[in-house]
Parts: sequence; C-alpha cells; structure tokens
Amino acid sequence: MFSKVLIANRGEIALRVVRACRELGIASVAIYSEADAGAPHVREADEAVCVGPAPSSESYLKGERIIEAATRVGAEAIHPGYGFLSEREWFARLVRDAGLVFVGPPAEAIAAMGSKTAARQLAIGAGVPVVPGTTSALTDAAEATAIAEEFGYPVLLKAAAGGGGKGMRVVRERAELASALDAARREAKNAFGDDAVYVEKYIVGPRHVEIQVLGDQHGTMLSLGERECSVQRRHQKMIEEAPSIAVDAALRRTMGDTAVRAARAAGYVNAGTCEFLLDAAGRFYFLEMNTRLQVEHPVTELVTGIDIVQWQLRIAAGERLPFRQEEIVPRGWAIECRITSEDPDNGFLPSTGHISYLHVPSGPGVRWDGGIEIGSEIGLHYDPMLAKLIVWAPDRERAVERMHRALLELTVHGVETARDFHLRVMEDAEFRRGDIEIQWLERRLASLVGSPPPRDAVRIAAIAAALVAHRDRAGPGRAASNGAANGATSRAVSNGDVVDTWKQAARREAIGDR
Ligand code: MV4
Repeated sequence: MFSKVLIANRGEIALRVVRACRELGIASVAIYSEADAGAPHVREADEAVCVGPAPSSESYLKGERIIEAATRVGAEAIHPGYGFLSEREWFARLVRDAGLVFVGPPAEAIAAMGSKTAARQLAIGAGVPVVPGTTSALTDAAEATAIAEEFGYPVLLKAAAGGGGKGMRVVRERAELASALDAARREAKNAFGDDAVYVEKYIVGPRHVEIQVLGDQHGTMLSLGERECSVQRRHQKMIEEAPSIAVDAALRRTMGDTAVRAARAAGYVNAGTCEFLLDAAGRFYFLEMNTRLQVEHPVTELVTGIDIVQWQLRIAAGERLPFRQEEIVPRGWAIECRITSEDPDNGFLPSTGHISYLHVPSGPGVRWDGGIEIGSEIGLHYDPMLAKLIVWAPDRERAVERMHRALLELTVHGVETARDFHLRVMEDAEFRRGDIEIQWLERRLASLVGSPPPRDAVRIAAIAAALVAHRDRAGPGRAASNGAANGATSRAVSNGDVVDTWKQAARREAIGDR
C-alpha cells in the first residue's frame, strides 16, 4: 500500500479521500488555493501544499504544479477526486510519466470514453445496446434528414465531443432539422472547439440509471449495481438513490453485465460509471461512461457495504478485488441530497456569504459528507455544492422519511441553500411513489420552489424570535411550549421557512448552543 497520497481536489471530496487514506494508514497531502488556506480539507489532511491563487485555472487545474508538489512531498500517488483534473487524459499521462500512480483509470481508458461517438462505437463493438443513431459525424442536413426519416421523429442532435448535455438539440419535425443542425454545430464548436454532431432517436420520458463498476488490475471487473439519478435540473443532479425502483434483480444483472462489458472494452481499471437511459418499457441504452469517482458514490457504498474510495486506493496499489459478483446484492435503500448554496426560490441563483451557523444532522442511518464549517466563506470561485446528506434505511419509504427528518435537523445560516427544496421533494406525492424520470424536476419545479418571503415577514419573524428567546430565558417549565414549538417547526416547512429558521436560532441561543 502507498505510504503517502496527494489529493488533487478540495471540499467534501477531498475530505472523503482524506478519511479513506486515514483508515488505510496512508498519509494524505491536501492541495489548496489561496482562497482555501483555512478550509477543512487543508486542516484535516496530514500535510498541505498551496498551489496558487483562488481561480481553479491558476490552482486546482495546474496539473504540472500539482505533480511537482506530489514529487516534492514524497507522495507515491495522486487521487484526483471528481471534476477538475479527474477526466483529463493528459493529466493521467503526466502523473504516470512522473513515476507516480494516478488513482483512477489508465489514460487510454479516459481517452477511449472521452469522445461520445468513439464510446458509442466501442459499446456497439462490445454488444452493448445504444440508442439507434449514427456513430460518425453528420456531413450535412440532407444526410441528417435521411437518417431522421429512417428512425422517425423526434430525433436528438448531439455533439461528438460533448457530454453533459451541451450541444444537444431535440428535433420534432423535418422542417426544424437544418436550423437545429446549424445551432448544434455552433454550440458544439463554442463549447468543445469541435463542431462534429451526430444524430440519435430521441427517447421520450426515460429515467437516468447508471451502473457503478469497479475493476482491478488483474482482470476482475464487478458491477456494484445501479443508481437512480433522474432528479436533475439542467444536467445537474440534485437527488440520487440506490437501488432504483425501476430495476429488479433480473434487470440489475443484465445492466450490470452490460456495464462490465463496456468497461472491459475500454480497458478500464478502477472505479467508473456507465450511464444509461431506461425507458418505461424496461429497455436500456448506454449513453456514456464517466471515468472517475462520482459525487453520488455514497449511495452505492451504503447499499453494498463496499467502500469505493478505499478500493480505488487498494486497486491503484495493485490489490485484487476479493468479491464475487453473486455476493454483491443491494441491501436496503440509500438517498442522497446535494446541499448546494443555491437559492431554489430565485431560479437556483448561486448564493455567497459566510457560514455563520451550521448544525449538521446525525442519528440513525445518517451520513454527512461535507466540506464546510462555521466560518467558511462561500464565494463564486468553485462549485456551489457545500455537502451531501445521505441516508440509509431498510426500504425506500423509510429512507424518504429519514431524509425528511435529517433535513429538518439541518440548519445552515449565512447562505441560501437547497435544504427547503429537498424537504418539499421528500413531501411530494410523485417522488414518494418513485414516479420520476429525467424531465420530472423541471416539470414539477413550480410546485417545489417557494417565493421569497416579503421583507415585513422577515422583520416580524425576527421580532417574534427575540420574544421567544426572551420568554424561554425567563425560567423553567418551558417543556410544554417547546413541544408545541417543535410541532410548528415541521409545519412551517411546507409554508416557507423564515419563522422556522429564526425559532431554531432563538431556541439554540436560549440554551447557549452557538
Ligand atoms: C438522450 C436523451 C434522450 N434520447 N439521448 C443528456 C446528457 C447526455 N449525457 C445525454 N443526455 C440525454 N441523451 C437520447 N437519444 C436524453 C438525455 C437527457 C438526459 C440524460 C441523462 C440525465 C439527464 C438528462 C436530461 C435531459 C436529457
């Protein structure tokens, strides 16, 4: 096993990797930008190296500087986390060329899955079902029209270099095709510097179901089962769960075998994820492979009992996976809510500020993978995801109830967060039935977001909170009224949250809990 690993990331995922290292007896080295000098990941790691100014392009994305730092401190491996340099083929190559181990797939596997058309071709070659469509770039509108007529409308134009939904255009009829092709080309050129666009049959109303795979350097490749990731907005996932309500044991085995075949075809090693669309009839189609650890890996960890990050490190160090596929059976249900500093009531506008108060949920079946603490400055330099709240319970219904309870325990002051939005989702009848697909959130958004409270209501709430605090300070015998206030706390959630938050703050102040 390695004795020292450098973590080329920040926030919650850097802390997650620090924890895995510590459990394996590996010394961890954090990197940080000037803006992150006081960040929890820097304090919690065994060592830390400043790699540049606040903008990621001058710090967390400076591959050569990071490799140089790793060499200087005597690290043997680099864990890239997700985002930043995690899926840059050139970085994986540079790490290897420096005589270090990249904790992730080989550079060649990143490259093989990097181009969406190449990945499609690779999948087809491996007998993996893909959406009907072309595998090479379109030459002109006439060719696109001929292909679209063959599959029937609607069709979807996609950027070959794409992924993540950029450069995509739905075309509902022939008349729209030529202009949509121009638009998709322009967008692809701008986003990826490559205007190659191909066409697929547009799948209507599918779920986004992905399969976690884990492969060692000795030829074992395992599926850790699926995650349901349909609750997303503009290609940003908000809630993920494992397993998926739409996947039974037979489908799990078929999709798992399929993902393993795709990964093998790419020469894949370490943790990766195959993304699929799953339609209402139970047909599934490979979309792309994410060649990194994903944000939502904890839900798979909780239902399989397998520590994915520890295994990433053990695999990178040459260990063999000791599991057999038949042993990997999901147990219970896990749900993750991404706690972002975005204001759902204002179009998910990123919110900045200073975390002045933080109360983190705990208790049975609750996991908090966070990257913030009281005093953290939330700016605009980095991703707005502050933390992930993850719960486990024996079944889906109880997992939803547990998530609702855990969200009620969560208090973040200083920035707006998605907390109340998540509470409303947990209360939503369709979500509770598992009646979700990739368009669900956008369709349902109006009933899941509130409107900002009127200024006067905020002032009145502040005065009320001060009065409550004063009354509670008056002396003993408050148990009954506190009980009543607790009832009001959960009711307040559905009506908007201002009073609720102030009451909680006032009560905490009254009992000296700051
Ligand atoms: C599709 C599709 C429907 N039909 N392909 C979005 C990003 C990229 N990974 C592929 N995406 C889609 N491809 C066909 N032929 C719908 C989507 C899609 C989507 C996929 C997964 C998760 C969320 C999504 C949101 C909108 C569209």
